Amino acid sequence: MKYNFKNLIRKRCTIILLVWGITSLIHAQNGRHSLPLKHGAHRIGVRTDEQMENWRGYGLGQFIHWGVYSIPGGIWKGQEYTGAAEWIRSWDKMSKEEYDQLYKQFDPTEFDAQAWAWQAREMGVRYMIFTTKHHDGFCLWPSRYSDYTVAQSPYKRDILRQIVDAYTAEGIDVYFYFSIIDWNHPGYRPAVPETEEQKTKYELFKTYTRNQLMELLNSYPEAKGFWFDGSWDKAWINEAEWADKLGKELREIRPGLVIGSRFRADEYGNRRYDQNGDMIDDYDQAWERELPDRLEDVLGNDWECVMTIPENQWGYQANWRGYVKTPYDLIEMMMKSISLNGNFVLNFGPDPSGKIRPEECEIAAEIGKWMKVNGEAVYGTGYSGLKDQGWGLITRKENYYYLSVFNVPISRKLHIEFPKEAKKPVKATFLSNGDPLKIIDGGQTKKRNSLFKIELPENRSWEEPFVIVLETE
Ligand code: JFZ
Repeated sequence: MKYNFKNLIRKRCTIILLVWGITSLIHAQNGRHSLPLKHGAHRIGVRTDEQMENWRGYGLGQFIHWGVYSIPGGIWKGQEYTGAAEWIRSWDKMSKEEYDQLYKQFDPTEFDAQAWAWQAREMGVRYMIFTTKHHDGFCLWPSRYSDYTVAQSPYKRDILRQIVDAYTAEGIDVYFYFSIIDWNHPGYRPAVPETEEQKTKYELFKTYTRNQLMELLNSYPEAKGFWFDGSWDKAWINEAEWADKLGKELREIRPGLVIGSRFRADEYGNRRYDQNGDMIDDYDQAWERELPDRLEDVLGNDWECVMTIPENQWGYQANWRGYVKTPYDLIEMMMKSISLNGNFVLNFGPDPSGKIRPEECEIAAEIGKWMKVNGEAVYGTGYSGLKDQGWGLITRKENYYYLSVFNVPISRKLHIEFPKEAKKPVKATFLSNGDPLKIIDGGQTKKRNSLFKIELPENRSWEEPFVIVLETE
């Protein structure tokens, strides 16, 4: 081929561009480029204040979805809605007008906040999240900014006040679920407002949202934080600056306030993670009915898993179908969450009379029974630094490792691997009764990690998951 200067320059340029492209890509994947953001994350890394330390140690939480959607309970005029029961208003087989009249029947005469709080305490719950207002816009507190609240229902009384009082009295911290989506407010819209009229109305909706949040913080000073939802609309995403300012105001009213990552977007429209890859606000709310596999998946952030007992029902669904999780399924999910530095929050959907259904009561009681014996493996513990093992999950606090066993090996020997720099185990006992177990030295791996085998006693049947405490030097 003939010598061609132009071609050579072109080739050089392509190579330079390629190298530049690849480096910036690697850079971006590290989550660290220097893009200055006005409304991105305002902090890098986790919060280290007392409130957040407290949040981190909760281990187990309770979610409650309750509202007028509990009245149809997923069934309308004999037909069953297959989606999540709290979404029934969006179903074309139910008219919005009819749904919006349901509050006139909301009269939970059996509601007993103390009974709920007592049950939650027995279950071992350390925090709870309550739906103050779901997408339908119905407020479970007598908001002075709305006439679609519990005050206009036949029940009349403030439900939120009773919840806050009862749970606080049991030593359980209360958090407020609050939906940005509000199907009842005339100014609410999913799409970015375009006409002047739309803009004016949306401004009214924004003011309304702000007023309600202020009202909630001022009227219920016990509340520790917000669990925001329904923030995925384009109209809301477009309000990055305004929402950021609002978040700051809320934090000023309540120093230490905990806000999840599902509140606001950055100025590029990124939700949860800003343009630089940093998590917005205090903890990751992405783990909804889903668990991370490995520690790397949570990117060093605080996080919580919210879980339903059936597949996808948050509000009361009269007719649970499909697979319903067992208490041991849920305990395993909880231990998995804690072993990856997260909290686990289990959802309950009380019925329209105000009662928690028997299936949920039974699960709460079973989990509570287990927690009474094994709670030490849950509260204030976290990632162990040890390799995952098929027999179960490992959590750790200081020099105690908690081995939660869900699958007993036929060999009766629980394999564990300690990194070579870690302190070695000297004592193994059952958490339930302190009975000792034999630790067998399993030698070293090629990489000089130390192997151990904890031998389970013979002739025992294992009917439920159990915990072994390993103490190190
Ligand atoms: C939302 C609500 O729509 C639902 O009714 C319930 O309250 C739940 C806790 O939150 O549902 C979502 C929200 C986000 C995701 C999935 C379901 N998500 O990010 O995958």
